[in-house]
Amino acid sequence: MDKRDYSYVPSPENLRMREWFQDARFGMFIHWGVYSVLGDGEWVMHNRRMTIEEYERLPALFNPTLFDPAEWVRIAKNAGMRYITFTSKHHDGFAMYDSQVTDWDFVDRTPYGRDVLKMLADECRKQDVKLFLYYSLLDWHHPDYYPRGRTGEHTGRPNKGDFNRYVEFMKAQLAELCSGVYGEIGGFWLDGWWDQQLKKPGEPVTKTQVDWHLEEIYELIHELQPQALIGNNHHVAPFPGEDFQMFEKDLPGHNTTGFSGDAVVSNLPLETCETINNSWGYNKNDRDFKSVKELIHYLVKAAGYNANFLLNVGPMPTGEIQSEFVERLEGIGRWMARYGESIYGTRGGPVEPSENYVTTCREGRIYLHVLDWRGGTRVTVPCLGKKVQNAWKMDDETSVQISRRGEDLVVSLSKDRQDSIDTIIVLE
Ligand code: FHN
Repeated sequence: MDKRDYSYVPSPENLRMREWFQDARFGMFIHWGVYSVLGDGEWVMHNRRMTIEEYERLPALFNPTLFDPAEWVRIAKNAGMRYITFTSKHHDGFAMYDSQVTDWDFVDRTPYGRDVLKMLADECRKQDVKLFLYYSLLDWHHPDYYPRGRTGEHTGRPNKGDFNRYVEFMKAQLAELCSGVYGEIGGFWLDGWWDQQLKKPGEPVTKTQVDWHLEEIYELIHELQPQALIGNNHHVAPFPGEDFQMFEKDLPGHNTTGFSGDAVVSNLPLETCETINNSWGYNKNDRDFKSVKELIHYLVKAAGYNANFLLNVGPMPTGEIQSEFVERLEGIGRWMARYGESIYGTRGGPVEPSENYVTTCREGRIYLHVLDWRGGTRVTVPCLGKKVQNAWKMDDETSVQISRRGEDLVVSLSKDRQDSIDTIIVLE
């Protein structure tokens, strides 16, 4: 069912949050759930064809005695992140908070027994970091998630179910998350819509085999938490009622990950998310860590595309964030402390980012980020020739030589003045 045609007017609180969100530019994604116990990513139930019965043994082993929400928020803040997006429920259906509408939740099933989401929410409030919540529409555990989608076929859910009852269940959980127990929610990051996508030749990419009742879900969230931004990771163009558009492991408009659809870049606030290694949930064997430089380049490029960067950590079952992540986040934090002015509060610059440079802008200033001088001492930026009078290096404020070639701007800088990560030149 195509749901693009009902009207939606965002509230003033919502519009203010959109501005805040775009100014914030950098957030921490946290994938933490009962799957962490197996250390094999958040899709382990599907990948290992685990039945519900087998999977239900995991919560008894999930006792994160080293969970320290103050430390998590401190790590995020020190990295320069201004919000945290936490998995309140992933595809395994396990609620990472004290849900009253099911006992398939952290408080009822784990020996730890405390509401970790509440603990995190309180700490976010204390340290002035906004909390966003990931919520999976797709559910591998709930009996009423029927007809089944394209994933989780081996979990042993019954061959019948009442999808509308499942929608009511989701709405009840979302109402709990919006009830105020977890404070003001910055936004909701919905996922799993694609599980029911028909993807049949000739059918619109927006067609699903179930009615997700998205408009009711969106109205419920907006009524209870008017400022909360709704994003839905459906990989197609935004539906009415959505407040931001996300791109998974992709810069806006790139579509390199092959998620089919019509994910055109909308004029909503944008966000792109990425992992530090190749896993969202804790994966003990994944040692393929990106470098600090690669992660900073991704952040800068996202900003150049006018998008936020949501960088993921998958904490361990102990409650700790592994040192490889912490070290990289510290590295990014040191860079942000120095150069954050060229990221926070900026919007994508006047020139489309390229592999070797990116522009961001704020209040009449353009920040030219040269990420790669390609062994030379010059960068040519199209169309800025006539507009720029002055140029200086952001770190030491020394002036930079500029010239014009036709409409284009040529920036020259000797090799000894170039930065190995990102040479930021302020253009006025
Ligand atoms: O299936 C999920 C996946 O586990 C993870 O949560 C990512 C995050 O962007 N989103 C889904 C895939 O689209």
